[in-house]
Amino acid sequence: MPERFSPRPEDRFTFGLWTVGWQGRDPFGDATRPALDPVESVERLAALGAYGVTFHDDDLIPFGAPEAERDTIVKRFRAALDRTGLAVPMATTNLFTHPVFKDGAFTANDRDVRRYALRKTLRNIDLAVELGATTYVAWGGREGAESGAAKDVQVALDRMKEAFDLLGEYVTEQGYDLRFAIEPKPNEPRGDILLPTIGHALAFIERLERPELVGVNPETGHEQMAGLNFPHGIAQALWAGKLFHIDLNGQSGIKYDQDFRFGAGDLRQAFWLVDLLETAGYTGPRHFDFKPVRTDGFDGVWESAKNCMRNYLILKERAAAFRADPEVQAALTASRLDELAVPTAADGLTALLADPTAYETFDVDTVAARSMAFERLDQLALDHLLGVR
Ligand SMILES: [Mn+2]
Repeated sequence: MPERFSPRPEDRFTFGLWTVGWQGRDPFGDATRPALDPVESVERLAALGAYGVTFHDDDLIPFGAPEAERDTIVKRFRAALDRTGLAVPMATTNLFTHPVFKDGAFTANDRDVRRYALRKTLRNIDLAVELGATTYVAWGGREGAESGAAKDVQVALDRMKEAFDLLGEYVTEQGYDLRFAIEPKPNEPRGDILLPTIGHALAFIERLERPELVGVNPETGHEQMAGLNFPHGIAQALWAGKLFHIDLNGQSGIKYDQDFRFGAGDLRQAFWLVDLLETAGYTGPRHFDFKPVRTDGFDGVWESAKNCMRNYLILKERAAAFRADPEVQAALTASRLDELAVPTAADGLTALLADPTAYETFDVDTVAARSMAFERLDQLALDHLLGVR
């Protein structure tokens, strides 16, 4: 019998090769773990119950590897996927590690860099599609600036739009079943990054030639670095029909990008996030983008990968128990959640203007005195989250 919180492929948990493969190199210290063979990652993640893996081009094929070496690596990787049954639902491009991208990629001031970045991306898109990916993530970590005059933001956004329009044209011409997902982040590694939040990205997408091909890939910690409520951001992305993918991890407040395992950051936001994803009809992968702490060896790497999934499943059970609790349902009604779902003026503007109870005879003092009973509702959620109900 499987353990209570053991993941199964149908849970659709996926991991980036760069997550378990992170060697612990940070701005202040060298690697604390040796490099991990992508094939070993595939095998171990499959054994842990994951559904798939994702990769940046350079995670799989070392930057600058000759064509013959590239073919051998891809063949060996594909054999591991076939052997384990792991899927590749998403891939992405590394447009940040090599010094050539020091001022960005799609929005680098240097035009040669922008053209190279597009070619590097298009090349990996072909491989992504070959391996079955239907989502292509774009994290513009170096698209930004440290000083005011260094980047003309409006012109840079023109170049960003140009890049996504060209990418959209390419996948359309190739007939690829591939959509793009922009990953916002407010800062790090640049002082300030373009498209810093979910909201900025959603607004940008509407200006593109093919907005239907582009959505968002929000990361838990990235929104929380900006002090924002991640579940609220995800809800708006869902509302806009733009949650194409999601990066789950842990972050404690406004500080550097901590990339803890899922559940190890703001636990209350993690609870509401899982509640939302599981009730709102999100069917995409539950993708973990975290860094196993650099203090640990490979024991900690596999322990944290396993526990990203475990914590998600525990929170899924806790959220379901919350929703199924009759006292919670009564509390939701007491807090008028059912009333929020009723349109404000389904009878139209004329009827609203003609309704004296909406204004002329409206008793503001009586209505203002109604308690919303949110404290009771929130404690019920906390009791469920803490496992005491
Ligand atoms: Mn991160």
